[in-house]
Order: sequence, then structure tokens, then C-alpha cells
Amino acid sequence: MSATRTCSSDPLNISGWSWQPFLDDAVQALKPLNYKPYPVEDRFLWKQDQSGSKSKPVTVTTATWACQTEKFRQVRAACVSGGDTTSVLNFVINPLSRFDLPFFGGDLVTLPSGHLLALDLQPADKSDADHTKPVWDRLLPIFDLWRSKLPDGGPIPEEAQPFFSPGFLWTRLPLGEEGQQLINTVVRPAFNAYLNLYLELAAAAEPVSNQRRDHLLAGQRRYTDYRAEKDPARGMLTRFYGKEWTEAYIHTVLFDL
Ligand code: DBV
Repeated sequence: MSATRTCSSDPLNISGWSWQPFLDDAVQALKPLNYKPYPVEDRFLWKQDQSGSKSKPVTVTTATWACQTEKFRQVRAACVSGGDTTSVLNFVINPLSRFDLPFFGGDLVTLPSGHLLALDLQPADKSDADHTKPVWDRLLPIFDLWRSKLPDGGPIPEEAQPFFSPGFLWTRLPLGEEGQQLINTVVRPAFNAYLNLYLELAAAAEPVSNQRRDHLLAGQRRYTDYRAEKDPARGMLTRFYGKEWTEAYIHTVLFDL
């Protein structure tokens, strides 16, 4: 059924994909906003190829769910599923620069080496207190609650610091029963708590001046350019689908501002 999707905001269901409940939660939370599809070329809505060795081929699927709303320029989920140990939900909400809002960013990654889980409300300009303080004041109590239940994910690159908030929830969990338990009981409610806060901030946001909009847009471009340039999925996607498809996906769908 998913293979016949013709529209980015049609229901997306990848059989056996471990992050399906997270995407379902997010789509459900967005429903009251009466979202419209966001234009995505057919070749990025649903992509399937064989990967792995000749004797042990694995089917790898990458699908995109996307929409837009009155205040969100682009909401998009990049969904990757390949066998038992490759599963990704990368979910980003890009607000219109007309609204003083951060980005919502979620990176939920399962690889043979384990789970890597990142959640944040990421600033367009970390040095701008008018932009950050109203978000951080409400995010930090939520962050503290969930962080206490998860191991720390370890250091992230210095150059990435400007793009993260102090509420960056970042953990690595082992594969298997124990890790899955924490995903169900901690990571999923944390994802929904971050998303609900984000949607509350967005609901309250009022349009800003043209000058303020231009300032926010410049910050959004720095963030988007950084994410496109450093996309940690580049290697994996290139292995699966080749360079041409991957670069076009990164630059015209995932980080298209
Ligand atoms: N990351 C993306 C997109 C992905 C994706 C669009 C389509 O931005 C997946 C998929 N992230 C992905 C994969 C890996 C990571 C790692 C496959 C593993 C790479 C590998 O080990 O080969 C958070 N994601 C990471 C890392 C960080 C983040 C810090 C580890 C750094 C590294 O290994 O290079 N990504 C980063 C982040 C957000 C984000 C903070 C937003 C909350 O989306």
C-alpha cells in the first residue's frame, strides 16, 4: 500500500519498521493543524533497493512523510527501514521565519551497533535571548525529567554546539530487550513531550516584523546548510541508493531551505 503513495502527507506505513509508533504519534498530534501535503518528488516518497551481500540481500526502504501548515514551512519525516538492525526516523519541523520559533529535531537511529537517539528544539540563533529564552525556560524542566532516566550519549562535535539547545536529549542504548524497554517507556513519552511543547509554542506564536523575519531566516539558513553538509546519514544512504539520489534527497527534500 505504501508503495503506491502519491502524496507526501498520505498515511505512511512501513511494515516491520520499529519507529512506526513515533511517526503515528507525530501525525496524530499534527492533525488539528489541518496540514496540507508538502511537495515531494515521487522518487523520494518511496524508495526501495537491495543492499547487503549477494548471498544475504536485505531490502532497504526509505520513505518520506511531509506536510505544511499555517506556521510550518515544512514538516518532514525521513524513514529508513532495512532488516532488524537498520531503522531510522529523522523528523524535523521547519517553522516559517515569520514566526519566532526554533526547529523541532528528532533523530531516532537503530544500527547494528545500537540505538542513537537525539531530541531537541534547536535554535536558529543561539546568541539571541529573545529567540531562545522563552523556549529554554519551558524545555529545561522537561529535559531534566527525561534525561535522568537515560544514559548520556557522550560528546558531540564542538562545531555542532551552536545548533543545539541546553535541552538536547541525547543517548545511546544497546540493542535488545533492555534498550527497547527504555525506548517504549522513556524515549517515546519524551518525544511526545518535546513535540507537545513545540506545538504549544507554535500555537502561541505571532507574526514578527520583516526585519525580525530576515534575521531569523538567516539563522535558519545557517542551520539548514550545516545539517545538509554534515548529514550523518549521507554514507548510509549513498551505500543504499547511490550518490545522485542521495545528494538530491539531502538538498531538495531533507534540508531544502
Ligand atoms: N540524521 C539526519 C538524517 C538522517 C539521520 C536526515 C535520514 O540528519 C540519521 C537520516 N543520524 C543518522 C544516522 C546516524 C546518525 C547519527 C544514520 C549514524 C551515523 C553513523 O554512525 O554512521 C544527531 N545523529 C547522529 C549523531 C548525532 C545525531 C549527534 C552522531 C554523530 C555522528 O556519528 O556523526 N541529527 C543530529 C541531531 C539531530 C539530528 C542533533 C536533531 C535533533 O537530526
